[in-house]
Amino acid sequence: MNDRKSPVTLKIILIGSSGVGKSSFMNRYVNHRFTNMYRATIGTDFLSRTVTIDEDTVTLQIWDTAGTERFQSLGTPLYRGAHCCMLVFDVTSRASFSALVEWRKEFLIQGEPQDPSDFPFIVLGNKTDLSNREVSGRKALQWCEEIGAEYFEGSAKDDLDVEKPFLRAAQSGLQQYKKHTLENTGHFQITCKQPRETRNTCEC
Ligand SMILES: Nc1nc2c(ncn2[C@@H]2O[C@H](COP(=O)(O)OP(=O)(O)OP(=O)(O)O)[C@@H](O)[C@H]2O)c(=O)[nH]1
Ligand SMILES: [Mg+2]
Repeated sequence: MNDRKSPVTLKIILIGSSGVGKSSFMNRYVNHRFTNMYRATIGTDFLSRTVTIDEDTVTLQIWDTAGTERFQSLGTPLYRGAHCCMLVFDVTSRASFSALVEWRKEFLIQGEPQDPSDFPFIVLGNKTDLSNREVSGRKALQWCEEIGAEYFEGSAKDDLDVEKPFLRAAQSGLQQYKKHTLENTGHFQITCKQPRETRNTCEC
């Protein structure tokens, strides 16, 4: 079987408090658009974008969730099967940063990733275009080091550093996919004699 023919879809989930800019960041990345108008997300939705990572073409299925508490019961089925989780906060809101501890905890409980200690989290500080900053990059980085996450910041409004966090999410998500999904199917364990790192693209 040639695995190159079956495209990989990665589920990337965006969580964080209401108003931090999850929908805006996703829309900027996928549709290259931004609006100042705030319309709270109700329920959940996803947008897709295809990217190439080394020789792998993957489709990112980016799930945008509602930050308002009354929709959080949707978490259980929604978080399952994610390959990477982006924890989004607003750099001008200390509260939105502090809330990430709970968001992450909730994700790990409800999403039940196969190996929680190894699950990739990306922390994303949005709204760097604003001057009234309450969370420094240093502080965010420090927390990321504690929990083993990667840190990115940018602005959906000014289209600043929007690509990088998604590209990283795609890379980390693909690693998760290769590690868990392929091993679970057993296909490559049985048929492929190539080293583990290159199995996903083998011709055997
Ligand atoms: N200045 C600035 N405003 C932003 C930025 N990103 C989003 N906003 C604004 O922040 C508000 C909230 O943005 P949303 O993207 O709707 O926030 P959300 O996290 O999806 O909110 P919920 O759907 O309620 O969870 C909107 O008015 C956006 O225009 C940014 O980078 N800079
Ligand atoms: Mg939203």
